[in-house]
Amino acid sequence: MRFVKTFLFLLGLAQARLVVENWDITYVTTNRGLDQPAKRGIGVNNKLPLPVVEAEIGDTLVLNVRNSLDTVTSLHAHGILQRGTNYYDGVPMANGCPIAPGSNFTYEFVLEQSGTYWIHGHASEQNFEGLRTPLIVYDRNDPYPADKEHLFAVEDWWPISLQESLKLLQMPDGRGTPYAYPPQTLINGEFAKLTKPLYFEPGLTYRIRLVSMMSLPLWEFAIDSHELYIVEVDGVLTKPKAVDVVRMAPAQRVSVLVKAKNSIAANYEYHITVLDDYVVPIPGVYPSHFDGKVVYSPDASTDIVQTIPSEPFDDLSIESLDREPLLCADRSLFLNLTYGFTAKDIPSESINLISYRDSLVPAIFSALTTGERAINPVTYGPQTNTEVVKLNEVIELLFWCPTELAHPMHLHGHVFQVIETGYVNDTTGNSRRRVPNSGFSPLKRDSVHVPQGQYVVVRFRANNLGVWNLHCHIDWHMGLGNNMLLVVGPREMQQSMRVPESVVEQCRIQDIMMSGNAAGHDAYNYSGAPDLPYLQAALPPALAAIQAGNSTS
Ligand SMILES: *[C@@H]1O[C@H](CO)[C@@H](O)[C@H](O)[C@H]1NC(C)=O
Ligand SMILES: *[C@@H]1O[C@H](CO)[C@@H](O)[C@H](O)[C@H]1NC(C)=O
Ligand SMILES: *[C@@H]1O[C@H](CO)[C@@H](O)[C@H](O)[C@H]1NC(C)=O
Ligand SMILES: *[C@@H]1O[C@H](CO)[C@@H](O)[C@H](O)[C@H]1NC(C)=O
Ligand SMILES: [Cu+2]
Repeated sequence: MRFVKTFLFLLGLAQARLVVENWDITYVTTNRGLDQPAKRGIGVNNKLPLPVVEAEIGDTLVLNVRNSLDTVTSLHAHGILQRGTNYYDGVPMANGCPIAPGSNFTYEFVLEQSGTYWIHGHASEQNFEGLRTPLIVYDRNDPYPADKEHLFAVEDWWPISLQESLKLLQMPDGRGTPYAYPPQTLINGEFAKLTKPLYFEPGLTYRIRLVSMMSLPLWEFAIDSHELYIVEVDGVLTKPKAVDVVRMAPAQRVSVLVKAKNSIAANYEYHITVLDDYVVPIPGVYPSHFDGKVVYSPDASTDIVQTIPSEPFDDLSIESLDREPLLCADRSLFLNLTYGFTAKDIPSESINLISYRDSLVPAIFSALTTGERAINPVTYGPQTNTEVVKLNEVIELLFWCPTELAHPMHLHGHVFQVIETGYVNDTTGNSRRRVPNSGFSPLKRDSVHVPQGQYVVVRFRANNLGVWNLHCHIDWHMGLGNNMLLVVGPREMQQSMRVPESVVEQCRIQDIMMSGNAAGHDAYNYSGAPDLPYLQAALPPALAAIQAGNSTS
């Protein structure tokens, strides 16, 4: 079957190729060359870091996966729209079933977008354990040609596992902290302290791709005495925007063009700074600076600049290159990104105080098998916080962050316009900023940072059929329930979407139900569905006492 498809495809598009990756997903015990104890991570073909995946626009990526773990796995190509291939988006129990231990699975999709993406584990936040790598899609007709390229993929590496850190975060008295086991930073898979030189040739234009594969902190990139021109944000081309520094939140990607100087008289420094913007400061960890050399000539001396610039990324001042104006919203969803407490006083994360739990039936199968009931969000389980969206409806999302925890929010299957920001305590006042109503083409991206105490408004046209995950990209927050689903056009999905046999097979070997509502029933019956984990916003008495300084222990 696959051979026939490939053959026809090759006939149709002479230049398109198959890019085949054979990935055996394995445990790898390593300290990754850092000053910390080794832990069991998750890599590919017994190695960490993973290989960088490179392709050209129009290529078909074939990812042959073998799961050699003793638990399920899955891969998500972050930012790839998966138009028509929703079942390869890789979110277990949303787009299909995870890949069973000991089994094989092939993801296969056409890369219709150029730009900077990444592939990462999406089962049990295996991203945190190292299962992540950049995906670069080149375009030989790129409107921003560069002479050469450099890549900075930055990630954090913790000496404890995600599950161990979640246990600490969920201690009922609120005193557990994974910060007792602080992470270190890797740049392109190596200890960030080893910053490699960037070699610049006079007069050339360089494209520098920044990929944040961080699990938690923000970071910044700057080059002394060189202007950076932002030309791509999360795979979307922008009008060139000159900046001194680029701030990156987890899951975001940015490309900048840098014009090399015409002289080799001096060398310079570049800087990668990991911020303590909203994480607990730890000396040597948050904040931390990594300086590398920009070398024009081995004989030249380095021109050191004393102050390293720092500033927030201003989404509202950047325009998309495609000239699409501000969309008019058909519907607005209020998403309160807030933590709360379970009935057992356990701290947890949520959207609108609902802490996400998987359903018993993958949402894609609920959409395909429940007929007219597929347009009712409760079909997907109240605990998944699902919204059902009409095909081509323009949806506004109001990300509301009233707490001291910031959230980089990522939507699958779409890019959204970023149109308004402000403080939650000042929605009509001076802090409110909005893009112009006309003559402006708002920045589009797939991952937006929502800082603590602030709100961000985004809009997008829901033009991609399927079940799409919307979640915070801090692995801890997602793991604790800051997560929901959007189901776009379920009735149209029923007419046009055929799930491949390989996806069905994974569910079958794991005895996962493939029809009915969230609990597998063919009626409005939720018997057997996961409990509704509504959280309470108020601090439980024990924690309130500690915070008030009244603790007796
Ligand atoms: C899975 O793929 C590996 C190659 O990575 C192959 O050796 C093995 O036979 C395959 N297993 C099955 C069950 O197809
Ligand atoms: C809103 O909160 C911010 C801190 O999050 C504070 O700096 C600011 O003064 C507050 N504004 C008003 C109007 O209360
Ligand atoms: C709901 O489903 C359960 C399990 O199949 C069944 O026992 C129960 O009778 C059903 N409830 C109703 C009201 O049909
Ligand atoms: C958002 O959730 C918080 C609980 O953390 C609650 O206090 C607040 O009232 C909610 N905001 C709105 C506007 O509903
Ligand atoms: Cu978060």
